[in-house]
Amino acid sequence: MDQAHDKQPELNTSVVFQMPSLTRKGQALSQQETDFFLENGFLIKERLIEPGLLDGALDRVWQHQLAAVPVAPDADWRLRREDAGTWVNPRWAPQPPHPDHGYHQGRQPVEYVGRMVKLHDIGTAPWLLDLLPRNPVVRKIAKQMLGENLRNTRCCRGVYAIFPTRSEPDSGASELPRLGPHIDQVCQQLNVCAYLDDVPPRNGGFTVYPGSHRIMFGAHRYEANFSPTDGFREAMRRVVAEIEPLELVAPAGSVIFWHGRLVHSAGLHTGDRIRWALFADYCQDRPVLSDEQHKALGQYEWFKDTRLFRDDHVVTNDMWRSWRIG
Ligand SMILES: O=C(O)CCC(=O)C(=O)O
Ligand SMILES: [Fe+2]
Repeated sequence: MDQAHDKQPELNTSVVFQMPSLTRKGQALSQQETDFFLENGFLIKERLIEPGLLDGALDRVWQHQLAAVPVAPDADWRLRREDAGTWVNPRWAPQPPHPDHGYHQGRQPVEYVGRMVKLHDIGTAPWLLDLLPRNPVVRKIAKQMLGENLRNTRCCRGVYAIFPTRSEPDSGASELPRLGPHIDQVCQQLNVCAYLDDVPPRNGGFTVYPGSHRIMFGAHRYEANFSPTDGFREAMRRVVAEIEPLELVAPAGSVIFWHGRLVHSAGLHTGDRIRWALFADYCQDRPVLSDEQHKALGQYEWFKDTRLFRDDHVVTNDMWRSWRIG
């Protein structure tokens, strides 16, 4: 933290937010929804994913969770779906270091640390891609925002789970999680997050800083490529100091659309449920850098379908000039 942080916010509060219905029948995106997105940098479409697609998805995710995430060998604990008591304070095996070369450079195929599990490795499963980034209903809205020229989806980030935790004074693991406001790197235009199960208040709902996309956009050199200016840290500090974060609650099947420069965080979690969310990215179909070029720039993230644009547009006063809306 730098010295300008004399009034550092506590990062342990947010406001629970449920999306008001702004939809008009027969429209993928109403004018009110568009206006809401432009102003706030996010939009929730509740129950957008058809129940037929959603049914069974969580079963498969659970199967993968149980098969792919190792439990601490010395722990007298097993995760069981049918026993919610076992969801609290998970005891994973130590996470191996992230690979420093090769395809998986920078990130293990599955990440498990404390309350957080990231199942990146199922991000190429066709049934998961069909659920969200390739889902025509979701894609139609993405096209309404970004234009027809969307890149074909190769992968998504995968399923991110947040497990309930309780402080255990004797265990030494007493620090309760705080918000971790940030924006994502590589190339960020439009991102989506789908809830695979209901996300009630204080159960780790995706948390956003409304309007921060307008501040952070101006703290980059290029419109979509991660390219922070000298003012980036100060812009981030301002967002966190001045904007009240919103914890997004929504029923299973809801999809959150968010602008690539929106400051966000995994949500606070004092509840009992596992927050199951699927993350994916949309970009326009424009020439991109190679994997090797990403590595050379320190922006290689194999688990995201966001390659840096070869010729990104320089930031101007019109932050929507490359979008269809705005
Ligand atoms: O899991 C979440 O809610 C947030 C994840 C996130 O922001 C990220 O991985 O970049
Ligand atoms: Fe993020």
